[in-house]
Amino acid sequence: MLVYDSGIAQLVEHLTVNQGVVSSSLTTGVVGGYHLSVVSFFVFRKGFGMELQIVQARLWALKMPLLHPFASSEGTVATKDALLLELTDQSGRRGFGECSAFATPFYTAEFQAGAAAFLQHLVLPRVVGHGYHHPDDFDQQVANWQGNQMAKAAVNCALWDLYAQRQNQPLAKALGGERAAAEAGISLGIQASPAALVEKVAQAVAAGYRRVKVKIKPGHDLADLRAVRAAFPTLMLMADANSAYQLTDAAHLRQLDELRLTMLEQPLAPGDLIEHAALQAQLQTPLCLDESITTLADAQAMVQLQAGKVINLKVARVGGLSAAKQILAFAQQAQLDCWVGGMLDSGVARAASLALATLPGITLPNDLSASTRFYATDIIDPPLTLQGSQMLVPAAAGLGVEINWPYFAQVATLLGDFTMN
Ligand code: OSB
Ligand code: MG
Repeated sequence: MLVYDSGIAQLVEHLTVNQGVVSSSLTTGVVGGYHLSVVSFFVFRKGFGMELQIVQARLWALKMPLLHPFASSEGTVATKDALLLELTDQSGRRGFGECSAFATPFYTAEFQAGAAAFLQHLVLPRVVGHGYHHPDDFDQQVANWQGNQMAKAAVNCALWDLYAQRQNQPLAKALGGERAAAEAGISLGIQASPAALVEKVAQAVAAGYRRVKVKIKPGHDLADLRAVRAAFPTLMLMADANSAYQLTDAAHLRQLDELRLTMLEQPLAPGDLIEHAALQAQLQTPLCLDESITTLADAQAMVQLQAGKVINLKVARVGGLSAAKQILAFAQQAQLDCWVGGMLDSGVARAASLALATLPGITLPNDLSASTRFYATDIIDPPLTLQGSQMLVPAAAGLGVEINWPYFAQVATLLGDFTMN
């Protein structure tokens, strides 16, 4: 009983960190179960007494060559540009987070050089030397800075990696995930012909993927999807337009209804929630929003306006795992379907997305594919692989993946190294 208040936090931290023991020994040995479970909930939720102190931050620019150029309605990517952030805590643990902003702002407003400047000049000098009880604290710290979600996501994810490592738990568990694996899915770029696309789909299905997403744009839509549907009558098939259409294309898009697509992703411009609602009212095919959803408020407006039925939830686009968890909880209570999207991710971002995909509320297969879908070599070792139609969550604590430093050195350039003075 004497350990209450000031002593309890140190005691629980001691037990948690050093022995992996939490409430059970204390519950029976020291205090009554009910009172203690309240105390230990508080300790874990807030991390009281378990402050993470960041002592170093290193930021690299990554240039990873794709196996094949990836074409969407917004443009073609042949090399994946990204930033990798490493945060070191006071115990010498290292956490990793990826900033997925592309070289140019074709997908959302963020771009790699802008994100790097935001992190180097504004964010990282404030992160190094700072203490965090929980990764959510970082979101509070930068709440007054608008946008810049992908840059913020790098920090939030690196903190989650550290936070889970300190709890000696896989990240998926620390986030509240309940599944040991997540349903994979593949996103196929625009191909030269319907026949070429059907060949790509056949390869994907042979590799184990049970849900196939096809990029479309005007001139590369109906004929391509009809060819795939004819060859694969029962495949879980969907299309992603990356904002290539306008509401005046509604009659054209209505022809997609005959193809029984699982959904049509982001047909209209990101800000066009009202137009998406008008389009959804004319289509049987469920609409999924990607670019439109960058905040919880966007998801709330989507529901209010009935602008679609599904959210593609991307860690990068919404500003990290904390924000993604919030949006997922909202989607769940609003009965929206939700799945986890990707950004041609390296293994670091892929592992974070995989962890998110284990949460309740993820109701559909994800854009989660094997490392070798896009890259001959990944910056993690071993790479993430497909097991049947699923991706298994790594068992190790935190992100659960190791950086392949020799390969990393070939594709990374150090931009900044921040230490406490
Ligand atoms: O719209 O979902 C998208 C890749 C880059 C940018 C936008 C998108 C995509 C993809 C690929 O569709 C998803 C993946 O990484 O598997
Ligand atoms: Mg998309």
